[in-house]
Amino acid sequence: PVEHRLEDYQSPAFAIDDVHLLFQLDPVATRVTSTLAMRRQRAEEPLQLNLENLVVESVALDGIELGESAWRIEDGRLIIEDVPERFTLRIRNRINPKENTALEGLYLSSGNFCTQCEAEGFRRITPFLDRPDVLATYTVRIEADKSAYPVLLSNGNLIEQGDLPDGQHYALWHDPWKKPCYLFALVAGDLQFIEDHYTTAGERDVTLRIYVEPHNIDRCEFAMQALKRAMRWDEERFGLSYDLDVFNIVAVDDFNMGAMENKSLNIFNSKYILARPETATDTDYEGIESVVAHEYFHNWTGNRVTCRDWFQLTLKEGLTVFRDQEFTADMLLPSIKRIQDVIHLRRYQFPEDAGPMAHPIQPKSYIKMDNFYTMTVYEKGAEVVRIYQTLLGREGFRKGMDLYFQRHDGQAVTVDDFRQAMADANGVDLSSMRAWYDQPGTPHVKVRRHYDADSQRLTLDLTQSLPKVGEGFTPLPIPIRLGLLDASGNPLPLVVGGEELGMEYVHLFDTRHQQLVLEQVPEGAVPALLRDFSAPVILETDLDDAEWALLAAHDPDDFLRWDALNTLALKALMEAVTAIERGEAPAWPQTYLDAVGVRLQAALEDPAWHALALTLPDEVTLGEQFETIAVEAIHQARKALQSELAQRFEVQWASIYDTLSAELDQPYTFNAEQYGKRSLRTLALHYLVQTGKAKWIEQALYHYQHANNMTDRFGALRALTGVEHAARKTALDDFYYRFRNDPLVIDKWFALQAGSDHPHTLEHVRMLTRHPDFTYTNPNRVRSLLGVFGQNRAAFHRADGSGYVFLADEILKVDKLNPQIAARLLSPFTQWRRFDTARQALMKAQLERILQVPSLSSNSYEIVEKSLT
Ligand code: HT7
Ligand code: ZN
Repeated sequence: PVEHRLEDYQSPAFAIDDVHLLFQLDPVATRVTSTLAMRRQRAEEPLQLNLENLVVESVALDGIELGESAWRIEDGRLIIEDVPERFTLRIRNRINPKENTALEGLYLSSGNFCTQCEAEGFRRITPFLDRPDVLATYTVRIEADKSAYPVLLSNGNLIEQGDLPDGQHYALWHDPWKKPCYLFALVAGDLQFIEDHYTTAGERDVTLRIYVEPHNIDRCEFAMQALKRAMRWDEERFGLSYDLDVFNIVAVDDFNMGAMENKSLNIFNSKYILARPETATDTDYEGIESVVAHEYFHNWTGNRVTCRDWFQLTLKEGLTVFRDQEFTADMLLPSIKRIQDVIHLRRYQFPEDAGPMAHPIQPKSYIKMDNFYTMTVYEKGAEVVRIYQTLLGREGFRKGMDLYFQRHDGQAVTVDDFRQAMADANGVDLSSMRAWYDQPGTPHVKVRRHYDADSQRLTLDLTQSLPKVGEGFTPLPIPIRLGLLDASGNPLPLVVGGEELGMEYVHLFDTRHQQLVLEQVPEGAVPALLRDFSAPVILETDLDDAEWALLAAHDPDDFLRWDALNTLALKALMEAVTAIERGEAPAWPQTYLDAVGVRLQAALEDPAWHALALTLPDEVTLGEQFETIAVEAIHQARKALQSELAQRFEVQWASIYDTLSAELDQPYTFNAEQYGKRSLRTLALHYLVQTGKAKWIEQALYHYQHANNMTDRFGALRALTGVEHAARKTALDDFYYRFRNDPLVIDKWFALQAGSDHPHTLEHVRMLTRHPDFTYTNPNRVRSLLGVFGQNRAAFHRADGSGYVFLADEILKVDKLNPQIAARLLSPFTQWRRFDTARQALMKAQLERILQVPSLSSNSYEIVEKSLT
């Protein structure tokens, strides 16, 4: 496999200014005719167009058919040696959408045609300069059987449509905006739509449509309203309006990722569009709103200003994730969204950044670009964008965004262009920010305190390190938002160098070591560091449990209060893990138990926050605290603490459950208030079930059976799947029969069993691969069963290695059909060095076995090879 390197970037030797495409659609033999207006940009180079999995039938240059000797196909390229300065190239080729199980290029989903071109799928449609810095206008004519494919869609405006002989019809679309080919899209099928309108700030009337399969037509309204909220928000927050008269969304069942921002024709995984209270949970609703917004926001950050090459992916993805995070924060509750995002970052991105696949947010090389649509590029990328806003303030950040669009609209640019716009708009030097783009790994910030009572000075000794890089790392600009509380928890003003800085300020820590001296600090004061999680770092402080408890009770920052309680829980769990490994029973620190008790008293005042605060850290995040992950001890410790909190606070949980049940006795609406209450009530039910008492298991079954929405029903079902009781099977069977015709809900049924901590989960999952509803060709189904199983610490990491053998076998089956999905399923294997030596050997043996498979895809090869070296 070929490695692509950032340092090898060369601008394209040819430009393509205008593209005409004709599609004659047929499931097994679609004919594509592409007519390209081309221009030479570098002398003496042959024309080389990328292609994959297609048959070229003819090539014509300026209207003259080229003989077979004038062009050749070599190493995935169509090569034509002699071409003039300007010319028109016409290529006819054939593709087979039905056989396309990789879901890249043109493929069929539920019998409908659709496309996915990012990152390099367009070359599977027709030979092209398949790279993001080649921008062209597109005109697309689609011809197809009218009764089978009544709807024909592509990017831009519909120019013309009509009937053709033999039951065929056509549609002609034109997109006036220049775009890279990865934003091309085509859809043809038997679809229905809902329609709405949005009037932009500039008085443009935009027709909005969501297309779905007919049986899903009653599940699109929430997504439509989310789209309108996103359109308004982008105008208000960033002054960005939509730029065409139509905006179409199509939902399909078979899709490798969440959605795709094709210009004016977004294609979505139906999971991120379809919702009704009876079938979608609050989390689903939240996901739909944020993904709809994310794809819409790409219209400016990604489409109008795009990436020069794929190494710049975080330019559009980090920035767009940041934008969707800010949007959801405004739609929901800002602090809740921030806490959710940090939990997610620590759970998924931190382990990636510590493992063998770690890469900077701007990767320097790749074999398959698909493997670099990662938590690092997206989520850490968004954190880095957030740093600009933290340093420059909202207004300064907005000025930077304005200048970025002013300078680069219509261009394909780099992360450096973005940084320069931020710097120039604010008259500051941001060159040190480059360090965030060049280095992998999560930075550690160590804080040691020295207090001098005589001078009333508190010195914070700050040290930064980047263990993944080692001693030679370049220091990072780390903004630390901090405050100070007195020993009773009252906020104190910050005084540095004789200057009063208010109750909170952002300290820029941008060298290896620094001392920050806080003045006029009374004895016993506690610093509150990294409020709002102002940088994606691991903070190591010398705060003791009592000080964390003080912060948990009194800090004004919602994030930090949550983080303080979470830190206490983590510390308690870490001690418990050590005790269990020594063969002792865990002892729970009183400070932590008291802190939980205090929170339970106040839980009903802010249910959403308390639902997050009273949820224990997950097993992966807990495992990250140890050099070697002790699978069983971690699992047992967490179970034991859950059961301790359940039994000790049973009365409080019951009271929360009852009060919220009364308050929630109303029709379901997705809003912040109900969401918070439902989350806390479900958490209370989980703890009650953890007491092991029959009455609570029966209550959970009742809760399951009488729920009027999926959030409650699924919450109760989840609580029941962990118990050894007849109610487990009753509920699971009922759930299957109730929803057997609803694929998105059946995905939940598969996922629940794959993620269960039932001792026989591996056997259940093995059986479920033979269930009539399981299929290897639908990515959602595969992720629900095999993806979730791989994340299930207790089941996947069974000491005898049977979980490893099972998943490796399954991944090899998927690899033959869909390499992108197979490569993602490999992710739990990449962590093999973190486990005990016996597990290491067992996991490594599976990786080596996979690497030996001669037909292994380059996607999977890259992950396995990098994991082993
Ligand atoms: N920009 C989109 C990326 C995407 C993708 C990448 C590789 C393979 C399949 C894919 N489907 C969508 C999604 C986004 O971030 O908005
Ligand atoms: Zn995106």
